[in-house]
Formats: sequence, structure tokens, C-alpha cells
Amino acid sequence: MPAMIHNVTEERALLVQVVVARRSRQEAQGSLDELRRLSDTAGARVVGTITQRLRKPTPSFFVGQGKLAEIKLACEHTDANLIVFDNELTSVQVNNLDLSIGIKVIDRTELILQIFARRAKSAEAQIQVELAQLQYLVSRIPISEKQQRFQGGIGMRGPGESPFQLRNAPMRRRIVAAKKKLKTIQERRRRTRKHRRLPLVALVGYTNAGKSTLLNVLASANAYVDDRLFATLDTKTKIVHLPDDRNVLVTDTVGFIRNLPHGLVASFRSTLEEVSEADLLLIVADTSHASLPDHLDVVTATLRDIDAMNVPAILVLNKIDKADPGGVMEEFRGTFEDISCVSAVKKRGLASLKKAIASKLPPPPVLKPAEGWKELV
Ligand SMILES: Nc1nc2c(ncn2[C@@H]2O[C@H](COP(=O)(O)OP(=O)(O)OP(=O)(O)O)[C@@H](O)[C@H]2O)c(=O)[nH]1
Ligand SMILES: [Mg+2]
Repeated sequence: MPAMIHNVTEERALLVQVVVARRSRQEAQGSLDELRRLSDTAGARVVGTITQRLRKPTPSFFVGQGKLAEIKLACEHTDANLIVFDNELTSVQVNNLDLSIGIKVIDRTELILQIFARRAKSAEAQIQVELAQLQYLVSRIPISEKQQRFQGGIGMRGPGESPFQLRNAPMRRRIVAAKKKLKTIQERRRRTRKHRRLPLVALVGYTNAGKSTLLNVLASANAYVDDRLFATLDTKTKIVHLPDDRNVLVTDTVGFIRNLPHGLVASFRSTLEEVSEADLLLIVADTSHASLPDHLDVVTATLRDIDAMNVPAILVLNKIDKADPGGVMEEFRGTFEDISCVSAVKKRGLASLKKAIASKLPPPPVLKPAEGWKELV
């Protein structure tokens, strides 16, 4: 992992959420629950949460002076050594909060970047994350602070990074280098794709919806499954046999999340390009999740962002062993032409999902008998 992002492993985190007036209470709660899971995934233990409703955040500290005092007190009581804001902070706000409270402050974006950095396994995913981190740092951290943070030597677990290198390689040059490496990988990927003859089905959806589990059971493969957010960063493609006796490629993708850092979406564009070029999308959703409609909004927005809105799609309501899909089906019947209900874990609904995939894909080309065939028979 590139060494620039705080390593929050084994830290005691106090979560702070400022609800800006127009946000609904339910959405805010969903986002806070998610921040808790993200912190847990990053290895930090959540020791408390503070929320506040504000009409307008302040430019200097994001929160007002009264709330700032309350945060300081809560840190003392809970012995927190990390504060995670659910909101996106400016570098000035982070700096001011750091100095005033005397405890490391990070925001949701930085937390997500850290998780991505730890999860990325393939060279491509690692470069993509590195690029996102560099872009985040360049855009957020004022020059004077950059040196300070790097000299701190936080989280030196990256692919070949030392504080010396970090100080000496100007970030912009490193961004250019990362982009170049990525381009080479992408070109290779595109060349391989050109030769693909089987139809491509892409699994997309909110993080933790069950995409990898579904890929495993559809293909009897072994993708990494975990009840953590962002289990999959390195996409896997498997062959799945359909009831109409043809094979298709099914590819797993990185999960989406609300407020996914823009740099990350941009960096993962090459991986996600596969989604926009797919013949069919399986939009996997966790039927049992209270925030399912929000999740689908995020998925739709992300698909729009990566130009994949025109690809035919099936909404796959997963985890029906945990919740009855009836209500959700009613709600989304108008939005999605095709809905399949499955339980990847209990292997329910798989046959009809495969049938739906087969009927949604363009029919296989009819093989014409070669010329002279009659004579030969
Ligand atoms: N009860 C139940 N749990 C499921 C089902 N499918 C998946 N899960 C669980 O949901 C969790 C997430 O599953 P994954 O397959 O890793 O989800 P994902 O969408 O690939 O997640 P990311 O890679 O993080 O985006 C795991 O704990 C799975 O065991 C299901 O049908 N029923
Ligand atoms: Mg996965």
C-alpha cells in the first residue's frame, strides 16, 4: 500500500456525523451504519459516535465551537485516538481539527481509500488505488502539511515506498508514472477483450450485496467472499454454462458505495470499462438491507458515471433466505423490466436466473452449414 494514507489498524475511533439540513434522517442513519462497518473493515474499533444537525458547516472546523468542545470531551471519555468524519472535509478543516483536538482526524474518503489500499491484490488494482490516493492527496493537502504527514512515517506498508522516496519524488511525477503503467495494463486488457467470443455478463452492485458469492455458485468457482465491505477489488471472470447449452463469461466487479471517492471511480475506470462493454448486467442487491432503495440509487448513479446505462440489465434480488422480496419487487417493477430472486448462499432461484440470463442475451449465432455441405453428406 502506498504509505501516504493513515493506517487505522487497531485504532479506537470516534465517529462524527454532521447531518446537513436537507439529508433525510434515514439516509443519514444508513450512512452512519456504513461508516461503522467501514471503520471495522479498516481495523479500527468504534468507541463512540456523535451526530449533529447543521444548516451550514463552518469553513474552519466543519462543526461549531460547542460541538468541537463536545468532541474533545468524548475523546477523553472514550480514550479515542482517531476521529472519523462521515462528511467530506477540506484540508483546512482536517488541519484545524487535528491541531485543536490533538487527535488524528480523517474523513470517509480517506477511510475508503485505506480499505482499498489494503484489499488491492493485483498489480492493476494496486496502481489504481495508488493513483486515487495520490490524486486525493494532491487535491486535499496543502503544501506545508504534505511534508509533515510524510515525515510522520505512517503506515509504511506500500508496494515499494519509503519516506525518502515519498519526499523526493514529486507527486505529480508519480501520478504520471502510475497513469502510464495503468495504460499499458489497460491496453493489454483491451486487446484480450477484442478476441473474446463469448458473451460477457457483469455482476455489479452495492458492496456486500453478494456478487462474489453469486459468481461462485453460478460458476462453481472460488471467488473471495467476506462479510466485509469491499471484499473484492480484483475482478475475476469465470465461465458459466447456461440452460440453452451455451457458455458465457461472468465477471465480478468492485462494489459500489455512496459517496465513492471520485478519484477512485476514475482510477477503477479501466476495470469498470468492462461493465460498459458487457452484453448484460446483473445488478445484485441485498434484499434484506434496510437501505436497499438508497443502494440502488447509488448503483444507478455509478452506472451512469461509467456510461453503462444502455447495457441491458436484470435486477437480482439476493439474500431472499433473509427477507421476503415481495415488497421490493413491487417497488421496483416499474424501474426494472426483469427481476430475479435468488439466495446465493442457499442456492435458490439459480436455475431461473440462468434462464433469464439466456433469454436476455442476444440469441447465439446460427451456424450455417459450410458450402458444399450437401455434397458431403
Ligand atoms: N444470508 C445470505 N447471505 C449472503 C447471501 N449471499 C451472500 N451473502 C453474504 O453476504 C456477505 C457478502 O458477500 P460477498 O459475496 O462478499 O459480497 P460482494 O457483493 O461480493 O461484496 P464486495 O466484494 O465487498 O463488493 C457474505 O457474508 C456472504 O456470505 C445470501 O444469499 N444469503
Ligand atoms: Mg465481492
